[in-house]
Amino acid sequence: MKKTSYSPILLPAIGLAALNSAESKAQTTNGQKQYNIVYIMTDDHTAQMMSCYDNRYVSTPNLDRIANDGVRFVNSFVANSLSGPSRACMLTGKHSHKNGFTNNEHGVFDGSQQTMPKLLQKVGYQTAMIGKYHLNSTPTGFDYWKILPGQGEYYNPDFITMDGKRVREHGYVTNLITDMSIDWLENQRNKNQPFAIFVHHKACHRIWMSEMKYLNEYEDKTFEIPANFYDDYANRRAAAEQEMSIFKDMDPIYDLHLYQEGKTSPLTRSYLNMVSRMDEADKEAWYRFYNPIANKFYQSNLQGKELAEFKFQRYMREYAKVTKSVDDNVGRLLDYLEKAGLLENTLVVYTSDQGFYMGEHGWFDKRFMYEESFNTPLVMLPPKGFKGKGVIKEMVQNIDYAPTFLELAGAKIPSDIQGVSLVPLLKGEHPKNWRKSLYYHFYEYPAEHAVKRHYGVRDSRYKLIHFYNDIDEWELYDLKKDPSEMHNIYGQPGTEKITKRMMKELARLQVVYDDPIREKYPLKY
Ligand code: SGN
Ligand code: CA
Repeated sequence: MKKTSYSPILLPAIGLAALNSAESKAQTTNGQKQYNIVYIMTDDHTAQMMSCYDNRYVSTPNLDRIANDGVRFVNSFVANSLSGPSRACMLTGKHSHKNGFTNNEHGVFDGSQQTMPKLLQKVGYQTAMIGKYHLNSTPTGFDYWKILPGQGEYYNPDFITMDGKRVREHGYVTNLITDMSIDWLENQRNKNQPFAIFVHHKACHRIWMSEMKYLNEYEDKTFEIPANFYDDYANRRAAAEQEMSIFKDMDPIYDLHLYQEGKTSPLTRSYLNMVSRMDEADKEAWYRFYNPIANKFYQSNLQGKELAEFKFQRYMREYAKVTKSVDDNVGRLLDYLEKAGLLENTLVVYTSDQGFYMGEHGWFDKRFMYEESFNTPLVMLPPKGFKGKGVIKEMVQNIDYAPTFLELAGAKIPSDIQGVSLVPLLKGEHPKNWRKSLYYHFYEYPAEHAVKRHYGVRDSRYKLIHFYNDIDEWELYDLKKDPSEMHNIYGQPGTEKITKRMMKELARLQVVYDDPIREKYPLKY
């Protein structure tokens, strides 16, 4: 359901004082070079929809440019597959139970806590945050910010400015966020200071509203249906009880824009409100494009498999169109950085707040610790002189970004940060003692899409998950034999040793990261 997004400004979080206080005064570092950071994060952009990861579906030449000239992480994961939590992990370098932001629905980020942008300010950086923030409190640690309220809108979106005002900007959100970012880089920052800019796109979040010029794009393409599109969820109760199925939960009007007078769904009003933001000419062009598709759809009265596959194709097309504007805009920002001579001394990061299902298991959305949504794309263009190039296989997580940026700034990495710096990997090193497993914990339940609470551990081959709260179910996967996680082998004869090993590792990580859940559900092995 569409939720009313509330303005962060109304919340009694933290005053603007912190932004201008002594915190932002530069401190001397040990003479280390300070690299700039350009961090680009889209919303819900998954690796299957980036051609440098997967060339079945779309072409993303500009994102591929980062991967080809720089590095591409192929084992990149989040700590909690949801927007607000991922953003909080990125800003703090800590798991959700430590930064306090566990879920979108009830989360309010405590901006008075230690964050990476604040630590960067202390060593002389100028910091900026532009686009989707989604932490339900006033941004702290940024010299400049301009954010979308809540999820934001695609067309003529409102932004919240530092003086607490809500301003409506004219245009398409992905272009606007890029324009504002380039404007800050070119005209607003103090060019004598190192900088870190966080460019947070609203795209590719639901509902996928294409830029006008791309309405016709991908319309002739038939997308390959994932092999497990018709998953029956045998032996996986949480997977069976979700509400994120393309067939049963995706709304043709809201998600696929197939509106026709007389047809309604609970989300029709939200859809019409979004379209109503468009300029008149755009609105006309929009309906001119979608009306014939909608008419044909309602006439044909598709059912069952035909309906499921029709919805899948439309979903893929809409998502792909939105992605195209993201790719263009990343190209535009890269071109600016190159022209401005900034690339040599800058780390450029492109990532998403989590992965997404493109029909795998029959789904859209994210949340589960299964590969598609536990994964997040991550490509980086290291500064000149860094030897990292090509594919990086080490397991990395979004709690690692904060220590990485701090190391590049010559700042001390506080001992309570739980992530590890990726700088050695960017330098082309492969430390022998790199982490061998990852911890995950998802909390947002009961909630939209009905994905049950769970935590788990993944190593290079196995994954053990515990779904808890209103159920008590364990799942174990052999990712080598079963990469699409269709066969839960937990409790099957022959898995005792592996289960014990993974359970022990899970218990170890819960202690290392100090997750209080371990007191509620003590692990037995
Ligand atoms: C909205 C979406 C959901 C989505 C959540 C979380 N519904 O509530 O489909 O899972 O955001 O997404 S919508 O009707 O408002 O589109 S997140 O990326 O922000 O975590
Ligand atoms: Ca997201």
